[in-house]
Amino acid sequence: VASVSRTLAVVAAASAAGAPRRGPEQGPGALLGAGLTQALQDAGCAMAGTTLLEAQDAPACGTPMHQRLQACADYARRLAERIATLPAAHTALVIGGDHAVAAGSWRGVGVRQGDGGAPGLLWIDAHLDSHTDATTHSGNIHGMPLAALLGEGAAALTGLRGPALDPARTCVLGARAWEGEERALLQRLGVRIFEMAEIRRRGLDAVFAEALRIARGKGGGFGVSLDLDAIDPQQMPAVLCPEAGGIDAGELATALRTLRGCADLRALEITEYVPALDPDGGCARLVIDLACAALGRRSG
Ligand code: 5AB
Ligand code: MN
Ligand code: MN
Ligand code: MN
Repeated sequence: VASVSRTLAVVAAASAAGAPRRGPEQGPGALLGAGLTQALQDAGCAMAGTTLLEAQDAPACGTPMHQRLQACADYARRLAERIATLPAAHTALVIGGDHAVAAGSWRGVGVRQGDGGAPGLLWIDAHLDSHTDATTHSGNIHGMPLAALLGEGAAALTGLRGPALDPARTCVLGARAWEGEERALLQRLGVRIFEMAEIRRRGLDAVFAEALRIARGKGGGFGVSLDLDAIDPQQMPAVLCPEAGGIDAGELATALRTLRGCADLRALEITEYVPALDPDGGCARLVIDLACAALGRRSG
């Protein structure tokens, strides 16, 4: 399959508003500083420019949930508006930030598609991120964005402009840590979950290909939201919520390369990189390699 010629619009979503502590708001600056855009150019992407959304720190300890929800919703709204105005021909590369930014990204992608339909979505994560404000154990908003995108949970997040996801074209890949309520929600909605156990049994290539078929559906555009904690923490320790037994980084790069042939890939999102946990920059280089694997045309 020939690689698609892409023009990338990078959107830096430097928010930690949904996180339990600060750190991920530093991610976009560090990845850009480590040469993300140059590497993508070297890999054959045209660059349409980089938009930096204003940084947003983690909530102070003891901030009530409704205030944290509102802060995340305000940020997500600005992010969605920004993405919605990008030219339809461009592929968006959203760099988080904690994963709560996704509650805005994919609404914005849906508005930009302009055909009334939401994009299919492949959610690559150690977690299910499908709590609502009523079921969360931790109270952390970055554990809620997938539910919000599916139209479940607090109105602050579900009420953003743009279509909700179609559960039949949504799937989760790499899951290995969840609470019962979020799993029950996804099962009730019919979202396919590819757990680590299934990935180990069948191999990532086969599972990724099936997930891609679900997300692409019969056309209409799709996206990938990568929470870096999906990767094994021995290879990717610089994340907010490491969980042992994750996806091998090299195998993920190989799987992501299949996106190079997908003209219907509307956006890629990469979240939860914490540069303070990456003193030698090895994780930043890995993130850049993964972005190039997914979006490039040649090895950069
Ligand atoms: B992440 C947990 N389920 O709700 C919760 O990193 C973890 O965006 C959420 O995947 C992890 O706090 C959120 C325990
Ligand atoms: Mn996660
Ligand atoms: Mn936990
Ligand atoms: Mn996540």
